[in-house]
Amino acid sequence: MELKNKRVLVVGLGKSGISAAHFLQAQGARVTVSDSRDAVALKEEIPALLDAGIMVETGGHGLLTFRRSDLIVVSPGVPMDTPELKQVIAFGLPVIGELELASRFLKGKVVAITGSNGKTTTTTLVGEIFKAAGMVTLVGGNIGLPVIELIAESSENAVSVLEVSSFQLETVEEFHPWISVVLNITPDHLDRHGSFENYAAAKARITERQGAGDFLVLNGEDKATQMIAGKTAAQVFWFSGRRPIKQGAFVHGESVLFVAKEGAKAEPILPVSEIPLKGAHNVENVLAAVCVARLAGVSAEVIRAAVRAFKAVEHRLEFVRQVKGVAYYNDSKATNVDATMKAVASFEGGIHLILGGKDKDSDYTQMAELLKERVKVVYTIGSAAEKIERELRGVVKMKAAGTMQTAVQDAAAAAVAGDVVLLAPACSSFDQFENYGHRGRVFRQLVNDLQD
Ligand code: UMA
Repeated sequence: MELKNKRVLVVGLGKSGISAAHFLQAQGARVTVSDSRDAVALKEEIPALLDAGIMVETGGHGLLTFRRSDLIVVSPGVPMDTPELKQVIAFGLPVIGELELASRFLKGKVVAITGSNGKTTTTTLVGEIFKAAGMVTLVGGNIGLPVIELIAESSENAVSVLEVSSFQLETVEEFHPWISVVLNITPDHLDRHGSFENYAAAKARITERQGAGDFLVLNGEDKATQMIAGKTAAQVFWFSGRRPIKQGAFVHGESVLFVAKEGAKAEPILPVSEIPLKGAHNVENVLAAVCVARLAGVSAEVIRAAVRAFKAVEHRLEFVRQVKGVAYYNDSKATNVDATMKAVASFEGGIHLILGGKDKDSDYTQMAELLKERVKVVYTIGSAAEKIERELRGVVKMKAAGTMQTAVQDAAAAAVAGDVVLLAPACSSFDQFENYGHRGRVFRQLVNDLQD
């Protein structure tokens, strides 16, 4: 891809936009960045960009800025129906995302992992297994490190393990993973994609460029991912936590097994009891990682040792502390209804659940049965609180806490020894926090401040 002297516009000045802008500038492009936030909000970011000779447009997107570009690179958080983007697409200007730009320059093989939930845990675990096997491994993507940041370190013998989101996959063209994984597809980001079908279609694009020499790993228990098997040219492998399958990884009795080829003998990888993560959903994440690792040629011994040594990723059902016999768990990454249900299902009962944040057109009534069974009290926070209260009224005891601080205090006051206080909010965080990481850290701090 020739970028020299090209006029390139980068839309969005978050992590992806900043990485893209500096990379493009270094490639000799004439770069402008445009962000809807005003200059005051971006005062930390702007000086370094100007110093590098990058032009900056703040406080909204100017149609002329878009029209004057040869190429537009969009950040994942910028919707494709933004009016200025729609116009330039109609004019035929090339518009790609940060993932697509990066993948045109990234050397070596790519393992790409998507799904509504479990992406970060699986990506991190695959990275750990590969490193344990002595492979040259890079880890990045939606996990928090733009893929562009991996380019400089990449080499022909490296493998990049990438967490990829539906937002990033919406704008791929030549992105071509060697192994791709779709962990599950459950309703999320419906406010952005408009419908579940559009969301699932964006996820399916992970395999669009894959061929017969590539692999696609799918969840045998998830309907929406099963559909993708019919749309790929790659070799399909499955994983299942419930039943033996013909080709892939599964749980049978007390063991995780792998079958390399239909009809071949199942190979034991590790006992389920050695998986150090809570919840059935994490067993699925391990199965997906086992499948990827075996396809990449890693031995069962190395996989077993790496899984045993694996620690829960920050903000994913992360144990924070025990206070007066009450266990506190931070699952701030549970940003949709399905993730919250998986977190709740990981505990037998006695749960004090903190729910709320920014709504994403979610249907909270889906949780009713499970909450009724396992949750003692729901504490609502953030702008989605009223909707949650309305949809779960009569199902479970609810307390309008408003803020995280009040929620933690109220839950700590009500919980008795043996109970669990769980932050698994089913919403995004942007109404009260910078992101889910910030929300999780605030929760952790509040819990750490509780008196013993
Ligand atoms: N902006 C505009 N115009 C708009 C909308 C936004 O200019 O119409 C600007 C905002 O003012 C802001 C910037 O765009 O300055 C933000 O861009 P961004 O939202 O793409 O944020 P980044 O910091 O680049 O982070 C992105 C991913 N964010 C999203 O997809 C929303 C991060 O995933 C990812 O870690 C990072 O790139 C590196 O790859 C976060 C996420 O929430 C964790 N992902 C979703 C999820 O996991 O569910 C998909």
